[in-house]
Amino acid sequence: MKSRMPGLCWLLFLCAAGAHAATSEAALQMYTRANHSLDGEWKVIVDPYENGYYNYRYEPYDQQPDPPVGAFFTDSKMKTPSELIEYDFDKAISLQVPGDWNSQDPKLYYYEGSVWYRRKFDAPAHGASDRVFVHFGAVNYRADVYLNGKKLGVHEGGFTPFHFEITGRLKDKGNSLILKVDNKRHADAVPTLNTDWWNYGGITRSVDLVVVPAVFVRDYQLALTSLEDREVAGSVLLDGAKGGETVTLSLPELNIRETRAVGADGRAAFRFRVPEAQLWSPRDPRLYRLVIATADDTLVDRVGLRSIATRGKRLLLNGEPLFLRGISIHEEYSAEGGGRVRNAQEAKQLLSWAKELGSNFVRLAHYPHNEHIVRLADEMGLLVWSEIPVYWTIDWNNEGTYRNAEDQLAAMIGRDRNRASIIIWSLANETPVSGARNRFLSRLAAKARTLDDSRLLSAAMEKHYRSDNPDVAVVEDPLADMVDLVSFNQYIGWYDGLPEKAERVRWEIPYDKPVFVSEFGGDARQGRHGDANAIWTEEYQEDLYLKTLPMLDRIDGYVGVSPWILADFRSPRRLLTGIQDEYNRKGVMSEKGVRKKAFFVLRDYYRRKAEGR
Ligand code: GCB
Repeated sequence: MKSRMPGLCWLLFLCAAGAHAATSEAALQMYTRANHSLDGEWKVIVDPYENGYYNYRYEPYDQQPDPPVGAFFTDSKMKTPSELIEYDFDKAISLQVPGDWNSQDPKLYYYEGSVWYRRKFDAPAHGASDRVFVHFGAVNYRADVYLNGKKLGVHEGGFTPFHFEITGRLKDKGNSLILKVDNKRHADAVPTLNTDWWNYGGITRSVDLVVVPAVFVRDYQLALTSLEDREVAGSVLLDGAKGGETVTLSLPELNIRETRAVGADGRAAFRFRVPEAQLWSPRDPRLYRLVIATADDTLVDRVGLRSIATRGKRLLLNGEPLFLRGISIHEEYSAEGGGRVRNAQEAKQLLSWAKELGSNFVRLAHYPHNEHIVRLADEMGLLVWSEIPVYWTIDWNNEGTYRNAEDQLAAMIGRDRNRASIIIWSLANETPVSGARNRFLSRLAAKARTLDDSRLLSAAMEKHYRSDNPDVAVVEDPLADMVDLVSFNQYIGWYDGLPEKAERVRWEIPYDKPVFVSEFGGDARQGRHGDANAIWTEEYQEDLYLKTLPMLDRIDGYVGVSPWILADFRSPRRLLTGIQDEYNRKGVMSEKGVRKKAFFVLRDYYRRKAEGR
């Protein structure tokens, strides 16, 4: 299968056309900046045959030196009464950005394919030497981006941010920003064809213009590097710098003010001590104001300082043993008709439900969630597991697939590595052991460690049973050697026997590392009641929780759990009419937020854990 990543010719073409592949590695710290939002109504044309992109010989219009008016990205209008133009954005329907298209229009409920989005805007106020970027929080899955008829570039990967510099490309009035958004699934993509969640298409996160001075603070990184010495280290990256420019980093509440000159690469390194700092923790999520200033630019953020480490089978937060009272969450909020989370309020609702359960930890499955969620986790004192969608059966031998996964990993880390809440980067979920998979994931693990060595690495692995004893479950996987936390999903009582089985299974996990149970659960249709042995009832799910939790407590090195899952979520694999109705029903709440019986079992368990029982 041909790689979905841009090949050499494609890149050459883009360069020749003055376009670039989207930059995602060096994050633009968007959340910290005053920006010009392009959220709201966008005109859209649903184009299943990609008629606006290919001519009738199936040749892409954007590879022609002079694309015809029929190419949708030219955003053309009739100039003479007889001119044939078979589209008109001004007359087209609208969709809201951010938002998935499937939840916004009943005709698009099942749609997977291409949709053209157009937004007209006037140039934001900017000085002659200022620079302008257009930033996308996430577009699922592939975005071909055009400004005023010219291609800016392409981005693949549905859950990570990307941006283009558009300095000098704006008109004062009436700019036309057009995206062809395509969420068709591909065997060699990340994720691949098969997932247990709905493939929501669209511009699912915010779009912003950001105006910055010629030399600006592009990125920074700051972390507590020594708990004993209360030492903080990090770096600042100036974009547009020649070398020698000064940058000042302050934490006013801690009386820190450090000035450095950047090198020729625009970077300055910082290292200082914060003896009075209160460390960030779920109990006390203390954040400090951070100001990074240059001659022309100021970036303001809020950061927490904390350490996370393992020692043998123990997990330590700020040097203290930690138990993760977790819950898995999909980035979906259906209570008010939505699909993908659209704003900070919806993100907050999900995290508030997790708090109500007594959680101190959320597993954000199975892809990087929106930035509101991780920012709120910092504020609300929830620890976070963040992962990339290397899920099930990725095309392990395909170099393009690897590059794609690595790009998503880098973009996730680039956006979020200053969030104290995030303690774990996860590389993969339930991937089948093979040589090719092990090589793929070991490259990814090495990359993650070069990008951020201040956090733990993990991956959701699987278990098997000992061939000589079916009551002994074993977690053994070459991936366990590459990560810091041995995590695995298990479904005793659902896909694997009845809940009673949990009472007799013993666990062998031969690693001197902490053990985390990243999933367990079973389906219940909220409001369906019956005996504990009747599948799909709340009582069955409750019983499964009641039997599973004591089993987990018997695992040597057990440091936490994130049951599957907070709320029911849409999945094309769940087709049982009257019960599933295209939802995975393993939520401890319905998709509307109604608590099921298992919710209270888990809440009681977490109360006991919080009290150290
Ligand atoms: C799993 C997957 C998760 C599924 C879940 C299920 O192991 O990691 O994505 O949704 O099982 O419900 O089957």
